Amino acid sequence: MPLNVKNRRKRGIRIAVTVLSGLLPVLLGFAILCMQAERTLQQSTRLTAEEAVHQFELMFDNTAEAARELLPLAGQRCNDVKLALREQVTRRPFVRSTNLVWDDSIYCSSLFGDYQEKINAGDYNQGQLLLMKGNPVTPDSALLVYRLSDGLRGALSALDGYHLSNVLRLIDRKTLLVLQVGPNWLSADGRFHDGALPLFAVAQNELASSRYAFTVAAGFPEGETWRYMKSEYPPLFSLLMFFGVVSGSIGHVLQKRAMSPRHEMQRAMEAAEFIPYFQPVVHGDSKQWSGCEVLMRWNHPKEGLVRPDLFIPFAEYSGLIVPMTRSLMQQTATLLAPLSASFKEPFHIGINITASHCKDLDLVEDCREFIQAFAPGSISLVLELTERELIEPTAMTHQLFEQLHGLGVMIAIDDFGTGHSSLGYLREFNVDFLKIDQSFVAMIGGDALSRHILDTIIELSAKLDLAIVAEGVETPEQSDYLTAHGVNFLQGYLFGRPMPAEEFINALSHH
Ligand code: G
Ligand code: G
Ligand code: MN
Repeated sequence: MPLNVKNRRKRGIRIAVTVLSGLLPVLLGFAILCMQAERTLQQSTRLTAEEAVHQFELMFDNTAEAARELLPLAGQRCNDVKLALREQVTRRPFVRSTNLVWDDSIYCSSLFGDYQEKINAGDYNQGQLLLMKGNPVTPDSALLVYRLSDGLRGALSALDGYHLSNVLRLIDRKTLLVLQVGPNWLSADGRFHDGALPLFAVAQNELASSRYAFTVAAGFPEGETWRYMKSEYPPLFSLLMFFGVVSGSIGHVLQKRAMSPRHEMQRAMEAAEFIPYFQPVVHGDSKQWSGCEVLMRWNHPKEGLVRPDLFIPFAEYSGLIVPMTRSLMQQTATLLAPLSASFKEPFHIGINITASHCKDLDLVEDCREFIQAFAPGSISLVLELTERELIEPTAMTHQLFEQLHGLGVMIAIDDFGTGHSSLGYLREFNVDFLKIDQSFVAMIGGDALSRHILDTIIELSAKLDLAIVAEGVETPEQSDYLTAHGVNFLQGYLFGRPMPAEEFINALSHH
């Protein structure tokens, strides 16, 4: 059925809409997963940083304890207290060395005993912590010094960088961690750096200790979000794909539904796919071409030429028949008007109309335009109304038919004999022609009763003073019979099938 066939021109758009409706939930879902992954990684680095701060605080507590125990000894002679310094180093797991200070000068060290070195309290972050690249004994091994002071007295306890970098490395193997003290920082490989902290590409988190003067920074390297998603989200990706397919299919189906028969016909009309075919009508006696009937065809891009029985009923039902007929009349006028001069007597042009054309007076304008396209008096426009679909005799229809007659338009009753129009009806609308249905013409040569019916119709029309067109004339026998009985006009395959305009115009010039 041609009414379901989709529109070709808009096929690209339809495919695009289908793809988009499938892609949109996938893209949206992907964006949400990205955000979720970033949140998870942020949370992870924050926890790692908290854990690192906690571990460092425990280590510094232990180191600070050593300095606290030594501070009261500051000022005493080094020889008397150096064993106490060494005891702290031995007893405490993280303490590497201890020193006593007097008036900002180290004077006693756990390693060397008597020792002299000036210190600068300003080097210590908040006077408390100093991260060093190394000391004279181990110049390439970082260490952290805790300083405690009270007036001129001071005590220092140093913590080996090895323990610090172990914490940085082992708390979470995937997270990048650094320990920052003042302007210096230590990375997980145990190296000492000064200057700005590195910026981690993903989920950077910095956390300062509330108890000691240090900060921990945590983060992930470039591309971690995608790596995380790849390892954690494959089931969700499958779900997303599933949603994409479902949503794309829904989009596809909805669009198909939107392609209703009405849409399809509307499209066909805009694409000028409804075209006129012409079937000749000849004089009963001379067999000269006296006119034609215009028959609509749907030149469908996929189905080829579609006969009107298949689409006229829907066109009537949907109301599209009115604009379709208007277009058909315009096309006919454009095609045949150039031939005006060759018509010796008014050429009959039959146009099929339906009851829906008679609801208002628009038809009058359409007919006026049609007639004006031809040379004055060169044609005779015949509107064919099928007998099966009778028109209500209302004030409006009377006005319509009056105005049509005023224009010189003639009215024919199509398929006459198949309906049940009364004689009163024929008179009421001032009918000019009866088109005898082909089923009666086919009776010629049959039994006496059939012939009798046909003869009665012919006689009736003669009495009513109506001209007759016999339809469906296929054999010379039918033609002869009809002519002998005084039928004015004949139409049928014997004289010509409905044909395209070019062929009709060509044939017309030979008749
Ligand atoms: O040529 P044929 O198979 O074309 O016509 C089939 C039926 O369609 C006929 O009953 C004819 O009256 C009808 N028909 C053909 N063209 C038109 C048209 O333009 N308008 C209307 N309303 N009916 C038409
Ligand atoms: O408008 P109407 O309902 O009269 O439509 C005429 C119909 O009759 C069209 O479908 C047309 O193709 C068809 N037709 C015209 N001439 C002949 C013919 O000689 N034989 C047959 N079988 N059909 C015909
Ligand atoms: Mn007709």
